[in-house]
Amino acid sequence: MVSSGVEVLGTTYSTYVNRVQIALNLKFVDYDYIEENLMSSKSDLLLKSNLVNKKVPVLIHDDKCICESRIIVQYIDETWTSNGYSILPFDSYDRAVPRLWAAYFDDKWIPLWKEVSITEGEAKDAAVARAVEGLFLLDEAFIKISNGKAYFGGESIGYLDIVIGIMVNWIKAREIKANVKLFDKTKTPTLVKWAENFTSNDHVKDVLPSTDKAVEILTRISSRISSSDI
Ligand code: GSH
Repeated sequence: MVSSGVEVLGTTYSTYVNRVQIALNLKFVDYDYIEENLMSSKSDLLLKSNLVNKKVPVLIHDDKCICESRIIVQYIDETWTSNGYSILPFDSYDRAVPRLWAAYFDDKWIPLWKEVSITEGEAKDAAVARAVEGLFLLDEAFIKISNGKAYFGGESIGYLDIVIGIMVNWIKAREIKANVKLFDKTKTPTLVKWAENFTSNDHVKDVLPSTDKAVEILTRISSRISSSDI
């Protein structure tokens, strides 16, 4: 078998791994996927390729290891340019804006989502309110950044679409499991429409688990570990 020279170390149902898979799909890059079993023991390949935190995803390209999903997505964008598809825009300011919102999403919003999944009663209500407020901010950002187009990236999927979009079906699954409303057509109408566009995109739809599957997984793991680990 001829190797593609590109390998992704991943684990099934990892949103971070999905970011890398979507970016590679957009660039039409063939890759070999290597499944890691994080529940048993990490492979020697993973241990030596991610010295910082031994987590997936890791992209191995011509024997170079690239770690951290957001860094990998940028690496993919800068490395495979021949099909003319840009994940991040060319202009420095236009690149800075989605990077800032991506940091907001990972560092500020994901912890709120985790809080929704691990709190009860008044604490849960407060967490839901903060999470919805966060989505409202993203809705406003979408209106500014997308210029009336379908995606944060404009006509086509860009960096911020990938970073946030991998969570859409997990957010919907959390709504069902926790009996809460996070995506709200009245409060965040453009974000709700964007979520539909993103999850039905051909480069994305086979990568993400369906909402039903995500509910099943949250149910299965909730008895074992905190579902905030997704
Ligand atoms: N910030 C990292 C990224 O964006 O790539 C997070 C990656 C991450 O948390 N990966 C999880 C993992 O490898 C799987 S979803 N967990 C194993 C561990 O924590 O040891």
